[in-house]
Amino acid sequence: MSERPILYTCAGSRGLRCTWAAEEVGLDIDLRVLPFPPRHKAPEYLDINPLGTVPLFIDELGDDLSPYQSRMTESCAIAHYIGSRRGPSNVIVQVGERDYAEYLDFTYHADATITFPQTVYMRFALFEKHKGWADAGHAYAEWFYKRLVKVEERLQDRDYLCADRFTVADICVGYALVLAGKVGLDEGVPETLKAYRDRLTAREAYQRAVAKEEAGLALLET
Ligand SMILES: N[C@@H](CCC(=O)N[C@@H](CS)C(=O)NCC(=O)O)C(=O)O
Repeated sequence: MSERPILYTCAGSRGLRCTWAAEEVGLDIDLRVLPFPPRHKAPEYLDINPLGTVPLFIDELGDDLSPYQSRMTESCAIAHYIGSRRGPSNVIVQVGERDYAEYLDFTYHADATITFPQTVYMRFALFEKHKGWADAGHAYAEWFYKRLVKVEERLQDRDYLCADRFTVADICVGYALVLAGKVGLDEGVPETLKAYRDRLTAREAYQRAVAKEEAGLALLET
């Protein structure tokens, strides 16, 4: 039974939520960085994850008599799992704590509602713009901006989304804001959310996570 969970990811992808969560709680993971997109550049990955998406998190559990493997492919669920992998942790809001409902809500909101229009924008306006779909991509960019309203309202009188402290909900939503900066979607991001992003990305755990992913990418390129 392996003590170290395995994380397959691509540098800077949604898997950064998971690499970051691992750094926040000091969980040692076996980070396996793939070229992007893996379905074309590392097709053997499809044997491990037929979806072809990253992240994929594999954890060997149980004991010698009844070992089993858990496999997860949703970045926000993995970030939560990592945050609680070794027991109660400050980056998780526990059942019964104030803001537990909001913690769950923002953690799911991050990918299902915020990152979703970002990825449609990236596909149509950046990756496949030569196909004549750039306008559709830019329409999704507008949709993305409108969907920031809930986070913006929440942070009007708070530094972090839930429970008066930094949690996995901030990792999940924060990644969407980091992605916005990288793919040319900052124009419609309110200044307050840019300041929130600066607070998050100043964290040492975030910087270690980015450095580890980039080191993995550099190894691929040599
Ligand atoms: N909802 C999933 C989405 C996973 C996903 O679509 N990941 C992208 C990278 S950010 C990917 O693997 N794209 C390549 C592909 O689908 O071939 C999550 O949050 O992890």
